[in-house]
Amino acid sequence: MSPKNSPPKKPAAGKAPPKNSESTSATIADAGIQRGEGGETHQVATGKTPVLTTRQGTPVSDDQNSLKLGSRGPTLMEDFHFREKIFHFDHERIPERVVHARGFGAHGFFEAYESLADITRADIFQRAGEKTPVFVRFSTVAGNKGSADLARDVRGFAVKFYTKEGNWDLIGNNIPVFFIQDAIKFPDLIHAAKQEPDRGFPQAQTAHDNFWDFISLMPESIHMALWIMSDRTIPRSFRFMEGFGVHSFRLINADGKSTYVKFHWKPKLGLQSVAWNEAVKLNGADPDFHRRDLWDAIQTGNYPEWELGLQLFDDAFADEFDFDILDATKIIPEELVPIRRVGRLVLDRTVDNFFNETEQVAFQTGNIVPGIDFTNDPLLQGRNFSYLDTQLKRLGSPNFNDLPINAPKCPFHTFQQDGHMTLNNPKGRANYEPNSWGAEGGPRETPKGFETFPEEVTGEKRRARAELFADHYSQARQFYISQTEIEQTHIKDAFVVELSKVERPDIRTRVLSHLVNVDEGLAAMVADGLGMDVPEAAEPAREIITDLDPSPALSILMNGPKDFSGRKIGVLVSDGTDAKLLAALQAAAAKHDVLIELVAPKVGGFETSDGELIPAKQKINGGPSVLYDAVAILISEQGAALLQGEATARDFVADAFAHAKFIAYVDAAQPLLDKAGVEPDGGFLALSKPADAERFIKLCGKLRFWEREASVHAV
Ligand code: HDE
Repeated sequence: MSPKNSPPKKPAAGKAPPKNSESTSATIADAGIQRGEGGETHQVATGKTPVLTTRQGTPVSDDQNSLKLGSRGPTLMEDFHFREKIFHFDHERIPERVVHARGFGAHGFFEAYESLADITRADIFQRAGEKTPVFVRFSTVAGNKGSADLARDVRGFAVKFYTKEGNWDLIGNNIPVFFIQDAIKFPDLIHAAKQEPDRGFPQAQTAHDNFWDFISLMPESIHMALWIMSDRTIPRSFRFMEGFGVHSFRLINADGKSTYVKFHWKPKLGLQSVAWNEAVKLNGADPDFHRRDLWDAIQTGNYPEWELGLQLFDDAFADEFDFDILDATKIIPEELVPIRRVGRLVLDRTVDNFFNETEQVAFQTGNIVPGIDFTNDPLLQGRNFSYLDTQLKRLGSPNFNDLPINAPKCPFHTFQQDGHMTLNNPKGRANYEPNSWGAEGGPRETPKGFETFPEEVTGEKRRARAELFADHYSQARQFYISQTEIEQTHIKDAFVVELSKVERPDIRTRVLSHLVNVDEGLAAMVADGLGMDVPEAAEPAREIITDLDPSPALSILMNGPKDFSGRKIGVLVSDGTDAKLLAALQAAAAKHDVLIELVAPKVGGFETSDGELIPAKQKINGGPSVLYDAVAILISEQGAALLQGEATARDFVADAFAHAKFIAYVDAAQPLLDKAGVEPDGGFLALSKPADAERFIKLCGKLRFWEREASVHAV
């Protein structure tokens, strides 16, 4: 028998048994470690690091080796540390959200600009300058938790306000309308949008038969279909998108007077989206592009900010408006009811732990505070049931509100008790009311508590839909004619791309028949892009209003930023890069709050013309230009000679060109531009002297040189 296979020996009587694993000291580059008998790494607690323990607090001597019978024998059941560790790991996953599974959250505050006491008694709106802590979670809708950030999809914009009178959750999207009018259709919509059930794909895509089949048979979704085919669904990042409460809500003042309200979030940095082909490539280059952007912005002190806007209106307006204010597939144009900006939301703290906060946060439309109330929007009414219900499934206990991220920051007292994972059972004997335990009797009601607005409602109990809900096309048309030409082209292109993935021609035809009702020109262009004929218009359920005024507020390009601040330039550099030009570009960027990232042949660094060795942020094949809002090609002749032979460097330039980005370049870069097949146009700026850097940053303020687009798309 070889010694390897010999049975474990008993220690001789009276001799100390061998220790778990004898270790020796070793180094791995700068790291000093202990090495066990089998070569495994042990890190032993010093005064600076705490001692590793089990969950029971028992100190652990060896976290590298399970307890075995000899070094090559079976693992023993007795190993309580191993079993506890693996048991906990096995149960780490909780069900992901059925929708909005992929999300990213951050902390911040809401600051009221003025008192709104005349309109609402909600505590957070009573005092100018009052700051209320918030937690915000952004998300996509259709993709699973691990899907990519740049999926063409609606973005969730959920805000939890920890007010002094309880938590208020405003759970909105970055699009002001929704697909459906009644919550009872939500499971059908989401089933149709997510992976097809037999094959389990496509992931995070609506470009498939089931989704468009559903849409084509639900004309109420056509308005939203126009929005999702616009660039709103491929935002540059969370920081550059709007948010909407979608439904009409009520604000109630101290006298019980109700005012209708629609909530809006307006990003301080202006609106911005990416190009479709850029989104496709970004998903590969950095599937976490949006999360990283938010994380980096907060970590570097560039706190994202939005203003809260209110559209306030009364019953008289609701009665005369062309559409039903309870219909979540309709907007109220800002031009008709202007937005009053009443405060700002600032995100200034990243989470300490993603799971604790972003994953376990439980939003509920039913989390409402005195001074704010629901309307009868049938979508909102249905949501009020769903959100509470879904949290129990996801978080596994009715005590999910005890998690720090969900608990109110104001005092709260209930008679609720027990259940899985109870943390907050009330002290004392009284766990019911009314009771006669006096001061020891626990909490009591207050006349100042939440009161539902006493709206008078009469009618038959029926499964029915209100008459005005039947207008399916008028606002879809208004949305389309409110877009710039570039944006209209993008909408057309998006329809063509999505419907080209739909295999059944009859589904495509049905969608086209709706588009005829939206805009005949659009229908003709989409049909042409698909290589199909324009069908007869779908029969509208209600006469289409064709003379609604365009609403410029609906365009992204008309609501862009005033400058380039908060954006990022990718600078391609190489050994020999002109040090003065680079320094000038960095200084100009810093002056305008623009970030610079250096992309080089090697991440370790490059030597400038001054002989300085500067480290790069990205190696060229890991740092494509889709990661940046604009690019500068600052390579030397020597760099150009090297990089013209590198496909990823050629792509860097060619993609920036195709995505209509502004490009700064030095003379020496010409061979690379030639190899990339690009010819300088009005979106290029030649950098020859340091002063040019400032001009480039100013030029970038326009975000994209859209005039170029037509020249890079032939189909
Ligand atoms: Fe949601 N939605 N939703 N939704 N929704 C959820 O709740 C639901 C709707 C929105 O970051 C779920 O906690 C129904 C409109 C956001 O955690 C679930 C209906 C709007 C988030 C649910 C809607 C939204 C959710 C899944 C039709 C914009 C993510 C996980 C009546 C105004 C919140 C969860 C977060 C999440 C149900 C329609 C926004 C299943 C039944 C309209 C931003 O409860």
